[in-house]
Amino acid sequence: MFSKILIANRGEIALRVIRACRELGISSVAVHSTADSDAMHVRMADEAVCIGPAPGPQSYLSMPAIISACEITGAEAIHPGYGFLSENANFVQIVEDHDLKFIGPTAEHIRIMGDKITAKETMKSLGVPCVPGSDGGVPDLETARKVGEEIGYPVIIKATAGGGGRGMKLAKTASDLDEAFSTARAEGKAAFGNDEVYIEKYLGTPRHIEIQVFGDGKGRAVHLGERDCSLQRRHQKVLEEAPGPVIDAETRARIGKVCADAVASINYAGAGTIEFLYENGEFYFIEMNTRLQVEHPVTEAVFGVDLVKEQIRVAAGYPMKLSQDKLTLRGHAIEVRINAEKLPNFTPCPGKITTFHQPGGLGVRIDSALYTGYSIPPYYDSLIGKLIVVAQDRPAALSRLKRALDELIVDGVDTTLPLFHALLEEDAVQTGDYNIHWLEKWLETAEF
Ligand code: MV4
Repeated sequence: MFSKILIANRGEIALRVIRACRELGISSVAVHSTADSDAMHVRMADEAVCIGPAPGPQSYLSMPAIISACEITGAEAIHPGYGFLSENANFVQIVEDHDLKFIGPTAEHIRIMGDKITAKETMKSLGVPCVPGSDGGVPDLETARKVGEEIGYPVIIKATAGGGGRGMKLAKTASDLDEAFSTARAEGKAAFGNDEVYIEKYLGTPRHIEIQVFGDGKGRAVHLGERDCSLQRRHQKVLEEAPGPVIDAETRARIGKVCADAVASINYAGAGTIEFLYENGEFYFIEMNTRLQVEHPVTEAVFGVDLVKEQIRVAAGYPMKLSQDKLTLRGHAIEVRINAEKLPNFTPCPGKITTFHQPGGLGVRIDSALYTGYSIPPYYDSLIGKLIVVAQDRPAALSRLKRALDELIVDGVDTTLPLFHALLEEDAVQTGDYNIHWLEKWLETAEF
Protein backbone atom coordinates (compact mmCIF):
# COMPACT_ATOMS: atom_id res chain seq x y z
CA MET A 1 0.00 0.00 0.00
CA PHE A 2 1.09 3.61 -0.44
CA SER A 3 2.63 5.15 2.65
CA LYS A 4 2.03 8.78 1.59
CA ILE A 5 -0.52 10.43 -0.73
CA LEU A 6 -0.60 14.03 -1.93
CA ILE A 7 -4.02 15.61 -2.40
CA ALA A 8 -4.01 18.03 -5.32
CA ASN A 9 -7.15 19.86 -4.24
CA ARG A 10 -8.71 22.01 -1.52
CA GLY A 11 -11.95 22.38 0.45
CA GLU A 12 -14.32 19.60 1.39
CA ILE A 13 -13.00 17.11 -1.18
CA ALA A 14 -9.45 17.43 0.15
CA LEU A 15 -10.81 16.58 3.64
CA ARG A 16 -12.73 13.65 2.17
CA VAL A 17 -9.50 12.17 0.77
CA ILE A 18 -7.45 12.93 3.91
CA ARG A 19 -10.04 11.03 5.99
CA ALA A 20 -9.81 7.99 3.72
CA CYS A 21 -6.01 8.09 3.92
CA ARG A 22 -6.09 8.21 7.70
CA GLU A 23 -8.40 5.19 7.93
CA LEU A 24 -6.04 3.28 5.64
CA GLY A 25 -2.99 4.26 7.70
CA ILE A 26 -1.57 6.37 4.86
CA SER A 27 -0.07 9.76 5.63
CA SER A 28 -1.41 12.73 3.72
CA VAL A 29 0.16 15.79 2.12
CA ALA A 30 -1.96 18.89 1.53
CA VAL A 31 -0.98 21.47 -1.06
CA HIS A 32 -2.30 25.00 -0.82
CA SER A 33 -2.15 28.46 -2.30
CA THR A 34 -1.13 31.51 -0.27
CA ALA A 35 -4.86 32.32 0.02
CA ASP A 36 -5.47 28.96 1.75
CA SER A 37 -2.84 29.01 4.53
CA ASP A 38 -5.64 28.92 7.12
CA ALA A 39 -7.75 26.37 5.27
CA MET A 40 -8.97 23.24 7.04
CA HIS A 41 -7.31 20.83 4.59
CA VAL A 42 -3.92 22.32 5.51
CA ARG A 43 -4.61 21.78 9.21
CA MET A 44 -6.02 18.29 8.82
CA ALA A 45 -3.30 16.80 6.62
CA ASP A 46 -0.13 15.35 8.12
CA GLU A 47 2.01 17.77 6.08
CA ALA A 48 1.33 20.81 3.92
CA VAL A 49 3.22 22.50 1.10
CA CYS A 50 2.49 26.00 -0.21
CA ILE A 51 2.53 25.71 -4.01
CA GLY A 52 1.89 29.25 -5.19
CA PRO A 53 -0.31 32.34 -5.32
CA ALA A 54 -4.10 32.40 -5.06
CA PRO A 55 -5.19 32.10 -8.70
CA GLY A 56 -5.84 28.46 -9.66
CA PRO A 57 -3.47 28.38 -12.64
CA GLN A 58 -0.55 29.37 -10.38
CA SER A 59 -1.25 26.83 -7.63
CA TYR A 60 -3.89 24.07 -7.76
CA LEU A 61 -3.51 23.84 -11.55
CA SER A 62 0.28 24.16 -11.61
CA MET A 63 1.65 20.75 -12.64
CA PRO A 64 5.33 21.56 -11.90
CA ALA A 65 4.43 22.89 -8.43
CA ILE A 66 2.42 19.76 -7.60
CA ILE A 67 5.02 17.33 -8.91
CA SER A 68 7.71 19.22 -6.95
CA ALA A 69 5.60 18.96 -3.79
CA CYS A 70 5.53 15.16 -4.28
CA GLU A 71 9.29 15.04 -4.67
CA ILE A 72 9.92 17.24 -1.63
CA THR A 73 7.63 15.22 0.65
CA GLY A 74 8.18 11.75 -0.79
CA ALA A 75 4.51 11.25 -1.66
CA GLU A 76 4.05 8.24 -3.95
CA ALA A 77 0.60 8.95 -5.34
CA ILE A 78 -1.67 11.90 -6.15
CA HIS A 79 -5.39 12.08 -5.54
CA PRO A 80 -6.83 14.85 -7.75
CA GLY A 81 -10.31 15.18 -6.16
CA TYR A 82 -12.77 16.74 -8.64
CA GLY A 83 -12.28 19.80 -10.85
CA PHE A 84 -8.74 21.23 -11.19
CA LEU A 85 -6.45 18.50 -12.69
CA SER A 86 -8.80 15.57 -12.13
CA GLU A 87 -9.63 15.06 -15.83
CA ASN A 88 -6.42 16.32 -17.38
CA ALA A 89 -4.87 13.50 -19.45
CA ASN A 90 -1.58 15.39 -19.90
CA PHE A 91 -1.23 15.70 -16.14
CA VAL A 92 -1.74 11.94 -15.72
CA GLN A 93 1.01 11.35 -18.28
CA ILE A 94 3.39 13.71 -16.46
CA VAL A 95 2.58 12.09 -13.09
CA GLU A 96 3.46 8.66 -14.53
CA ASP A 97 6.63 10.01 -16.18
CA HIS A 98 7.77 10.98 -12.68
CA ASP A 99 7.14 7.42 -11.39
CA LEU A 100 4.20 8.62 -9.32
CA LYS A 101 0.76 7.01 -9.26
CA PHE A 102 -2.34 8.95 -10.36
CA ILE A 103 -5.35 7.82 -8.32
CA GLY A 104 -7.83 7.54 -11.16
CA PRO A 105 -8.15 6.15 -14.67
CA THR A 106 -5.45 6.08 -17.34
CA ALA A 107 -4.56 9.09 -19.48
CA GLU A 108 -6.02 7.23 -22.47
CA HIS A 109 -9.43 6.71 -20.83
CA ILE A 110 -9.54 10.35 -19.73
CA ARG A 111 -8.69 11.43 -23.29
CA ILE A 112 -11.35 9.19 -24.85
CA MET A 113 -14.10 10.45 -22.55
CA GLY A 114 -12.93 14.07 -22.76
CA ASP A 115 -13.62 14.12 -26.48
CA LYS A 116 -17.41 13.77 -26.54
CA ILE A 117 -17.57 12.35 -30.09
CA THR A 118 -15.02 9.63 -29.28
CA ALA A 119 -16.76 8.97 -25.95
CA LYS A 120 -20.11 8.48 -27.69
CA GLU A 121 -18.65 6.28 -30.45
CA THR A 122 -16.92 4.15 -27.80
CA MET A 123 -20.04 3.79 -25.66
CA LYS A 124 -22.24 3.04 -28.67
CA SER A 125 -19.85 0.29 -29.82
CA LEU A 126 -20.03 -1.20 -26.29
CA GLY A 127 -23.82 -1.45 -26.39
CA VAL A 128 -24.66 1.64 -24.33
CA PRO A 129 -27.83 3.35 -25.62
CA CYS A 130 -27.09 6.81 -27.06
CA VAL A 131 -29.10 9.85 -28.20
CA PRO A 132 -29.94 9.50 -31.93
CA GLY A 133 -27.80 11.84 -34.00
CA SER A 134 -24.85 12.26 -36.33
CA ASP A 135 -22.40 9.37 -36.61
CA GLY A 136 -19.36 11.22 -35.30
CA GLY A 137 -18.42 14.77 -36.26
CA VAL A 138 -20.34 17.03 -38.62
CA PRO A 139 -17.80 18.82 -40.85
CA ASP A 140 -20.05 21.30 -42.69
CA LEU A 141 -23.48 22.85 -42.92
CA GLU A 142 -24.55 20.60 -45.76
CA THR A 143 -23.94 17.50 -43.64
CA ALA A 144 -25.65 19.20 -40.69
CA ARG A 145 -28.79 19.79 -42.82
CA LYS A 146 -28.81 16.15 -43.91
CA VAL A 147 -28.58 14.96 -40.28
CA GLY A 148 -31.34 17.41 -39.27
CA GLU A 149 -33.70 16.04 -41.95
CA GLU A 150 -32.91 12.45 -40.96
CA ILE A 151 -33.43 12.72 -37.20
CA GLY A 152 -36.03 15.51 -37.23
CA TYR A 153 -36.14 18.80 -35.30
CA PRO A 154 -35.48 20.09 -32.71
CA VAL A 155 -31.77 19.17 -32.72
CA ILE A 156 -28.89 20.19 -30.49
CA ILE A 157 -25.38 20.95 -31.74
CA LYS A 158 -22.60 20.17 -29.29
CA ALA A 159 -18.87 20.94 -29.31
CA THR A 160 -16.87 17.71 -29.03
CA ALA A 161 -14.51 19.38 -26.52
CA GLY A 162 -17.43 20.79 -24.51
CA GLY A 163 -19.44 19.00 -21.87
CA GLY A 164 -21.28 19.97 -18.75
CA GLY A 165 -23.42 22.29 -20.84
CA ARG A 166 -20.60 24.31 -22.42
CA GLY A 167 -20.61 24.74 -26.19
CA MET A 168 -24.20 23.62 -26.91
CA LYS A 169 -26.69 25.25 -29.28
CA LEU A 170 -30.36 24.39 -29.84
CA ALA A 171 -31.93 24.48 -33.32
CA LYS A 172 -35.72 24.31 -32.90
CA THR A 173 -36.36 24.14 -36.65
CA ALA A 174 -34.36 23.83 -39.88
CA SER A 175 -34.31 27.62 -40.15
CA ASP A 176 -32.31 27.86 -36.89
CA LEU A 177 -29.69 25.37 -38.05
CA ASP A 178 -27.26 27.70 -39.87
CA GLU A 179 -26.80 30.01 -36.94
CA ALA A 180 -26.75 27.26 -34.28
CA PHE A 181 -24.16 25.31 -36.27
CA SER A 182 -21.78 28.25 -36.79
CA THR A 183 -22.14 29.52 -33.21
CA ALA A 184 -21.45 26.07 -31.73
CA ARG A 185 -18.34 25.78 -33.94
CA ALA A 186 -17.12 29.27 -33.09
CA GLU A 187 -17.67 28.74 -29.36
CA GLY A 188 -15.87 25.39 -29.48
CA LYS A 189 -12.94 27.04 -31.26
CA ALA A 190 -12.81 30.01 -28.85
CA ALA A 191 -13.32 28.09 -25.60
CA PHE A 192 -11.44 24.84 -26.29
CA GLY A 193 -9.39 25.44 -29.47
CA ASN A 194 -11.47 22.74 -31.17
CA ASP A 195 -14.28 23.51 -33.61
CA GLU A 196 -15.45 19.93 -34.15
CA VAL A 197 -19.18 19.52 -33.42
CA TYR A 198 -21.79 16.76 -33.46
CA ILE A 199 -25.57 16.77 -33.65
CA GLU A 200 -28.21 15.05 -31.52
CA LYS A 201 -31.97 14.88 -31.41
CA TYR A 202 -33.02 17.38 -28.70
CA LEU A 203 -34.89 15.74 -25.82
CA GLY A 204 -37.45 18.16 -24.38
CA THR A 205 -38.17 17.08 -20.81
CA PRO A 206 -35.70 14.42 -19.70
CA ARG A 207 -34.33 13.69 -16.25
CA HIS A 208 -30.56 13.62 -15.62
CA ILE A 209 -29.75 10.12 -14.40
CA GLU A 210 -26.14 9.05 -13.89
CA ILE A 211 -24.79 5.59 -13.18
CA GLN A 212 -21.85 5.16 -10.79
CA VAL A 213 -19.37 2.60 -12.04
CA PHE A 214 -16.13 1.30 -10.60
CA GLY A 215 -13.46 -0.74 -12.39
CA ASP A 216 -10.33 -2.54 -11.25
CA GLY A 217 -8.38 -1.75 -14.46
CA LYS A 218 -8.08 -5.48 -15.21
CA GLY A 219 -11.43 -6.23 -16.77
CA ARG A 220 -13.65 -6.35 -13.70
CA ALA A 221 -16.20 -3.65 -12.96
CA VAL A 222 -19.33 -3.06 -10.91
CA HIS A 223 -22.14 -0.51 -10.91
CA LEU A 224 -23.55 1.23 -7.85
CA GLY A 225 -26.91 2.22 -9.24
CA GLU A 226 -27.98 5.68 -10.26
CA ARG A 227 -28.24 9.22 -8.96
CA ASP A 228 -30.96 11.58 -10.13
CA CYS A 229 -29.37 15.01 -10.57
CA SER A 230 -32.16 16.72 -12.49
CA LEU A 231 -32.38 19.68 -10.12
CA GLN A 232 -29.84 21.99 -11.72
CA ARG A 233 -29.42 25.70 -12.38
CA ARG A 234 -27.19 26.79 -15.28
CA HIS A 235 -25.67 23.30 -15.41
CA GLN A 236 -24.79 23.42 -11.72
CA LYS A 237 -26.34 20.64 -9.65
CA VAL A 238 -28.28 21.85 -6.63
CA LEU A 239 -29.77 18.67 -5.10
CA GLU A 240 -28.96 15.05 -5.91
CA GLU A 241 -30.55 11.80 -4.75
CA ALA A 242 -30.07 8.05 -4.86
CA PRO A 243 -31.91 6.01 -5.90
CA GLY A 244 -33.70 7.95 -8.63
CA PRO A 245 -37.38 8.50 -7.74
CA VAL A 246 -38.58 6.92 -11.01
CA ILE A 247 -36.08 4.07 -11.48
CA ASP A 248 -37.21 0.60 -10.39
CA ALA A 249 -34.97 -2.31 -9.36
CA GLU A 250 -35.24 -4.11 -12.69
CA THR A 251 -34.39 -0.98 -14.70
CA ARG A 252 -31.45 -0.26 -12.37
CA ALA A 253 -30.07 -3.77 -12.75
CA ARG A 254 -30.43 -3.64 -16.55
CA ILE A 255 -28.81 -0.25 -17.24
CA GLY A 256 -26.29 -0.86 -14.45
CA LYS A 257 -25.12 -4.08 -16.07
CA VAL A 258 -24.82 -2.40 -19.47
CA CYS A 259 -22.58 0.27 -17.88
CA ALA A 260 -20.49 -2.11 -15.77
CA ASP A 261 -19.93 -4.44 -18.75
CA ALA A 262 -18.95 -1.47 -20.95
CA VAL A 263 -16.27 -0.16 -18.58
CA ALA A 264 -15.08 -3.68 -17.74
CA SER A 265 -14.43 -4.36 -21.41
CA ILE A 266 -12.12 -1.34 -21.74
CA ASN A 267 -10.27 -2.19 -18.48
CA TYR A 268 -11.41 1.04 -16.88
CA ALA A 269 -9.76 1.76 -13.50
CA GLY A 270 -11.40 3.47 -10.55
CA ALA A 271 -14.54 5.55 -10.17
CA GLY A 272 -16.53 6.76 -13.16
CA THR A 273 -19.94 8.19 -13.86
CA ILE A 274 -21.94 7.50 -17.00
CA GLU A 275 -24.44 10.31 -17.60
CA PHE A 276 -27.78 9.72 -19.27
CA LEU A 277 -30.84 11.67 -20.20
CA TYR A 278 -33.89 9.61 -19.22
CA GLU A 279 -37.18 10.22 -21.01
CA ASN A 280 -40.27 8.03 -21.53
CA GLY A 281 -38.58 5.06 -19.90
CA GLU A 282 -35.48 5.15 -22.13
CA PHE A 283 -31.84 5.93 -21.31
CA TYR A 284 -29.73 8.03 -23.68
CA PHE A 285 -25.99 8.31 -23.00
CA ILE A 286 -24.59 11.86 -23.11
CA GLU A 287 -21.19 11.93 -21.37
CA MET A 288 -18.87 10.00 -19.08
CA ASN A 289 -17.03 11.65 -16.19
CA THR A 290 -13.74 9.98 -15.32
CA ARG A 291 -13.48 11.34 -11.77
CA LEU A 292 -14.99 11.06 -8.32
CA GLN A 293 -18.02 13.35 -8.38
CA VAL A 294 -19.18 15.98 -5.88
CA GLU A 295 -22.36 13.95 -5.26
CA HIS A 296 -20.64 10.58 -4.64
CA PRO A 297 -21.77 10.55 -0.95
CA VAL A 298 -25.40 9.73 -1.83
CA THR A 299 -24.17 6.55 -3.51
CA GLU A 300 -21.90 5.76 -0.56
CA ALA A 301 -24.84 6.25 1.79
CA VAL A 302 -27.22 3.81 0.08
CA PHE A 303 -24.59 1.16 -0.75
CA GLY A 304 -22.53 1.46 2.44
CA VAL A 305 -19.22 1.75 0.58
CA ASP A 306 -16.24 4.10 0.76
CA LEU A 307 -15.50 5.03 -2.85
CA VAL A 308 -12.33 6.96 -2.02
CA LYS A 309 -10.76 4.08 -0.08
CA GLU A 310 -11.63 1.82 -3.00
CA GLN A 311 -9.99 4.27 -5.45
CA ILE A 312 -6.82 4.21 -3.37
CA ARG A 313 -6.80 0.41 -3.06
CA VAL A 314 -7.18 -0.11 -6.80
CA ALA A 315 -4.56 2.53 -7.65
CA ALA A 316 -2.13 0.73 -5.32
CA GLY A 317 -2.68 -2.51 -7.25
CA TYR A 318 -4.82 -4.29 -4.64
CA PRO A 319 -7.83 -6.29 -5.80
CA MET A 320 -11.10 -4.42 -5.83
CA LYS A 321 -13.19 -5.14 -2.71
CA LEU A 322 -16.46 -4.37 -4.45
CA SER A 323 -18.35 -7.22 -6.07
CA GLN A 324 -21.73 -6.89 -7.74
CA ASP A 325 -23.46 -9.67 -5.78
CA LYS A 326 -22.51 -8.05 -2.47
CA LEU A 327 -23.71 -4.58 -3.44
CA THR A 328 -27.23 -3.99 -2.20
CA LEU A 329 -29.08 -0.74 -2.28
CA ARG A 330 -30.63 0.13 1.05
CA GLY A 331 -32.70 3.25 1.80
CA HIS A 332 -32.71 6.65 0.18
CA ALA A 333 -30.13 9.46 0.31
CA ILE A 334 -30.35 13.14 -0.62
CA GLU A 335 -27.55 15.70 -0.90
CA VAL A 336 -27.90 19.47 -1.02
CA ARG A 337 -25.02 21.69 -2.10
CA ILE A 338 -24.41 24.64 0.19
CA ASN A 339 -22.85 27.49 -1.76
CA ALA A 340 -21.64 30.87 -0.45
CA GLU A 341 -23.96 32.73 -2.81
CA LYS A 342 -26.55 35.46 -2.42
CA LEU A 343 -30.06 34.67 -3.61
CA PRO A 344 -31.97 35.23 -5.81
CA ASN A 345 -29.13 35.68 -8.32
CA PHE A 346 -26.64 33.20 -6.86
CA THR A 347 -23.96 35.91 -6.67
CA PRO A 348 -20.77 34.54 -5.08
CA CYS A 349 -20.49 35.75 -1.50
CA PRO A 350 -17.02 35.23 0.01
CA GLY A 351 -16.32 36.49 3.55
CA LYS A 352 -15.87 35.50 7.16
CA ILE A 353 -17.93 32.73 8.79
CA THR A 354 -19.05 34.04 12.19
CA THR A 355 -20.95 30.88 13.20
CA PHE A 356 -20.84 27.37 11.79
CA HIS A 357 -23.02 24.86 13.57
CA GLN A 358 -23.34 21.38 12.07
CA PRO A 359 -26.43 19.21 12.36
CA GLY A 360 -26.02 15.66 13.63
CA GLY A 361 -27.94 12.58 14.55
CA LEU A 362 -28.82 9.38 12.74
CA GLY A 363 -28.37 9.44 8.97
CA VAL A 364 -26.79 12.91 8.73
CA ARG A 365 -23.43 13.61 7.09
CA ILE A 366 -21.77 16.97 6.52
CA ASP A 367 -18.81 17.21 4.14
CA SER A 368 -17.41 20.70 4.62
CA ALA A 369 -14.09 22.42 5.26
CA LEU A 370 -15.75 25.32 7.12
CA TYR A 371 -15.10 26.34 10.70
CA THR A 372 -16.25 29.29 12.78
CA GLY A 373 -13.88 32.19 12.09
CA TYR A 374 -12.83 30.91 8.64
CA SER A 375 -12.68 33.43 5.80
CA ILE A 376 -13.92 32.10 2.46
CA PRO A 377 -11.47 33.40 -0.17
CA PRO A 378 -12.89 34.91 -3.37
CA TYR A 379 -10.73 32.89 -5.80
CA TYR A 380 -12.40 29.49 -5.93
CA ASP A 381 -15.68 27.64 -6.41
CA SER A 382 -18.47 28.80 -4.09
CA LEU A 383 -19.29 25.30 -2.77
CA ILE A 384 -18.69 25.45 1.01
CA GLY A 385 -20.35 22.27 2.10
CA LYS A 386 -22.64 19.37 1.37
CA LEU A 387 -25.40 18.07 3.61
CA ILE A 388 -26.22 14.43 2.96
CA VAL A 389 -29.02 12.55 4.67
CA VAL A 390 -29.98 8.89 4.44
CA ALA A 391 -33.11 7.17 5.71
CA GLN A 392 -35.17 4.05 5.01
CA ASP A 393 -37.19 5.59 2.18
CA ARG A 394 -37.65 8.85 0.25
CA PRO A 395 -40.31 10.43 2.48
CA ALA A 396 -38.18 9.69 5.57
CA ALA A 397 -35.09 11.15 3.84
CA LEU A 398 -37.02 14.32 3.01
CA SER A 399 -38.14 14.83 6.60
CA ARG A 400 -34.65 14.09 7.88
CA LEU A 401 -33.29 16.67 5.41
CA LYS A 402 -35.74 19.26 6.70
CA ARG A 403 -34.79 18.45 10.30
CA ALA A 404 -31.05 18.68 9.54
CA LEU A 405 -31.47 21.96 7.64
CA ASP A 406 -33.28 23.39 10.68
CA GLU A 407 -30.25 22.53 12.85
CA LEU A 408 -27.60 23.83 10.44
CA ILE A 409 -26.31 27.37 10.98
CA VAL A 410 -23.96 29.20 8.60
CA ASP A 411 -23.69 32.88 9.59
CA GLY A 412 -21.52 35.66 8.23
CA VAL A 413 -22.07 35.09 4.52
CA ASP A 414 -25.14 34.53 2.38
CA THR A 415 -25.71 30.92 1.38
CA THR A 416 -28.06 28.84 -0.73
CA LEU A 417 -29.66 27.37 2.43
CA PRO A 418 -32.91 29.40 2.12
CA LEU A 419 -33.38 27.80 -1.31
CA PHE A 420 -33.55 24.33 0.27
CA HIS A 421 -35.99 25.34 2.98
CA ALA A 422 -38.26 26.66 0.19
CA LEU A 423 -37.68 23.68 -2.15
CA LEU A 424 -38.79 21.21 0.52
CA GLU A 425 -42.20 22.90 0.58
CA GLU A 426 -42.78 22.15 -3.11
CA ASP A 427 -45.06 19.32 -4.27
CA ALA A 428 -42.75 18.45 -7.18
CA VAL A 429 -39.84 17.93 -4.79
CA GLN A 430 -41.99 15.96 -2.34
CA THR A 431 -43.28 13.65 -5.09
CA GLY A 432 -40.08 13.55 -7.17
CA ASP A 433 -42.02 14.68 -10.22
CA TYR A 434 -39.42 16.98 -11.80
CA ASN A 435 -37.15 17.11 -14.87
CA ILE A 436 -34.00 19.04 -15.88
CA HIS A 437 -35.99 22.25 -16.49
CA TRP A 438 -38.16 22.26 -13.35
CA LEU A 439 -35.77 24.16 -11.05
CA GLU A 440 -35.04 27.04 -13.42
CA LYS A 441 -38.77 27.50 -14.13
CA TRP A 442 -39.56 27.44 -10.42
CA LEU A 443 -36.80 30.00 -9.71
CA GLU A 444 -38.47 32.50 -12.06
CA THR A 445 -41.29 32.99 -9.55
CA ALA A 446 -39.84 31.66 -6.30
CA GLU A 447 -39.48 34.03 -3.35
CA PHE A 448 -36.97 33.74 -0.56
C1 MV4 B 1 -28.98 17.46 -24.09
C2 MV4 B 1 -30.26 17.99 -23.77
C3 MV4 B 1 -31.32 17.63 -24.58
N1 MV4 B 1 -31.13 16.82 -25.65
N2 MV4 B 1 -28.84 16.66 -25.17
C4 MV4 B 1 -26.54 19.83 -20.73
C5 MV4 B 1 -25.26 19.47 -20.05
C6 MV4 B 1 -24.67 18.37 -20.84
N3 MV4 B 1 -24.16 17.38 -19.94
C7 MV4 B 1 -25.76 17.84 -21.69
N4 MV4 B 1 -26.86 18.74 -21.57
C8 MV4 B 1 -28.01 18.53 -22.25
N5 MV4 B 1 -27.91 17.73 -23.35
C9 MV4 B 1 -29.89 16.36 -25.91
N6 MV4 B 1 -29.72 15.56 -26.98
C10 MV4 B 1 -30.39 18.80 -22.64
C11 MV4 B 1 -29.26 19.09 -21.88
C12 MV4 B 1 -29.49 19.91 -20.71
C13 MV4 B 1 -29.33 19.40 -19.42
C14 MV4 B 1 -28.88 18.12 -19.18
C15 MV4 B 1 -28.73 17.64 -17.91
C16 MV4 B 1 -29.04 18.44 -16.83
C17 MV4 B 1 -29.49 19.72 -17.02
C18 MV4 B 1 -29.63 20.23 -18.31
C19 MV4 B 1 -30.09 21.53 -18.50
C20 MV4 B 1 -30.24 22.00 -19.78
C21 MV4 B 1 -29.93 21.20 -20.87
